[in-house]
Amino acid sequence: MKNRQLAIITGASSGIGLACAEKFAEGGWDLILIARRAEKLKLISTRLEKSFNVRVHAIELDVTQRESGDLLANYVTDNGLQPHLLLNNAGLAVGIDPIHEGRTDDWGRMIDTNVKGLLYITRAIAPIFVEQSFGHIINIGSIAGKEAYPGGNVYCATKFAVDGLTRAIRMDLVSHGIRVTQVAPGAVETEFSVVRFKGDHQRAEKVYIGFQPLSPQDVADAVWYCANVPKHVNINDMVIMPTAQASAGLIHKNL
Ligand code: NDP
Ligand code: 8X3
Repeated sequence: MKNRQLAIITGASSGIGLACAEKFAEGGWDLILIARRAEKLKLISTRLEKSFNVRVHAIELDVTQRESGDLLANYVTDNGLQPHLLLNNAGLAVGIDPIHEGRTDDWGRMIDTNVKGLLYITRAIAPIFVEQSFGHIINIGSIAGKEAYPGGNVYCATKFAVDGLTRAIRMDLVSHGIRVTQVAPGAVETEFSVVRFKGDHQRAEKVYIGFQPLSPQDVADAVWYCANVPKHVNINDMVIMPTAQASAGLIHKNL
């Protein structure tokens, strides 16, 4: 039997990561799912294994912890797994304060998760891809990594970092036949705004009123496309927006 393809997805317990897990499982891929909420991850894994007859490994990891990369790499090698895809999706915004009122703890969480977390996981898996001479890294960036917007300051900086890292990592790995892609969405309705507004659901819901945001499934479709083009094709960068959103800071709302 031909080996099934295997995707590692960080931030798979909700939103875009969860939708990608569902999409790839439906497409017959085995999965390694990563997030901090172990119970949620376990339920998702069991459901996907039953529904799609694929193998799903659930690993509780906090990507902000430097050792998370080693734990993941050891899990992969100890189990003789050969990953085809790393989807660096785990990420968050915390707060939307102007710079002079910003909280350094919020800044730290964003930098540690969106930049350092992506680096730790990539540093762990890229050598495995190099050894295999195949692999694909897809980073979830954002329109906030293409354009700044008021109050976006540090979140934007982290996503600009993802944009820059995606380009640089592609150069570092091109001679090994490894593909490197960024998918950069505009507004997607997920737990993102609840996290950004620190559990204030009412404030979070207002973000998506008056227009149709992207669904996590819309983004999963884009990621699926990038992962399944022929092997000689690399999608470098895909910006995907709601039709009602013309730029990071301009959403046309019917209110
Ligand atoms: P969600 O809040 O719904 O999902 C975020 C995921 O990241 C969760 O599974 C969460 O799991 C995981 N995560 C967060 N911190 C960590 C951590 N330290 N270690 C491991 N996992 C972590 O938001 P989205 O699905 O919207 O966000 C996914 C990505 O998409 C992010 O990188 C975000 O910046 C990006 N994005 C989102 C947009 C939007 O409008 N929603 C637009 C553009 C980009 P857990 O809490 O269980 O650890
Ligand atoms: C999330 C989209 O515009 O809220 O990356 O920053 S935005």
